[in-house]
Amino acid sequence: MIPSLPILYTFRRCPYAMRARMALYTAKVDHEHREVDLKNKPLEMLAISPKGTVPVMQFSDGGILEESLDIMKWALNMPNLPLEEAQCITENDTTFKKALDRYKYPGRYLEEAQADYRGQCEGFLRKLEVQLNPFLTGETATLVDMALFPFIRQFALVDPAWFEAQPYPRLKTWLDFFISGALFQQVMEEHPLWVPGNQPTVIHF
Ligand SMILES: N[C@@H](CCC(=O)N[C@@H](CS)C(=O)NCC(=O)O)C(=O)O
Repeated sequence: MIPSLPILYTFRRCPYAMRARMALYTAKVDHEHREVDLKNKPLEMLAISPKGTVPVMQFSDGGILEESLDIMKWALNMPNLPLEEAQCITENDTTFKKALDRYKYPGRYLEEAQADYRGQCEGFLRKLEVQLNPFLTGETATLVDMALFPFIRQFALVDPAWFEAQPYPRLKTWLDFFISGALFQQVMEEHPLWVPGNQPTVIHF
């Protein structure tokens, strides 16, 4: 009997789901894609992951991964990240992400001006600029590049003209590599919302 495929609950524009999909596509993991409406989450997803965030991966043996980083580590077979890489992802997911949200939605956070939040983001970008050669860990793109890319892309898109004028040559080249690459285009393909009982969307490599 053919074992049933793992299931990915996902949302096209979620940066966490994007990085999980990038890892799954890189590792060519066949899976069922279940596109979710975040305003009307499927009960099937909430039953296995009550915290209600995407991405969630469900395996046929009942196993669940409900953190994007865990999905990436599993797909790319990298259970133990080197400390520096783990710290870089943690900084992205905490301090950088917090400042990014405030920079993106300045109307929601009135304590500081938008440019101050942008300045907080830039502390992280400057570190990346120094580290990139041409990828974060050297010659090839790895998990850590994919983990950060969707968030750095969001930063650049808040004010593209401003970003273009900034002195981040390596970061821009790195960003362009992913934005214009086939992998990102593939993971951003549009799929219909998942409706139980309808023909499943299967990602097959
Ligand atoms: N730490 C989680 C964060 C995932 C997350 O926050 N995803 C957002 C979408 S980008 C979400 O599902 N939010 C719940 C909601 O909008 O109701 C991960 O890495 O998977």
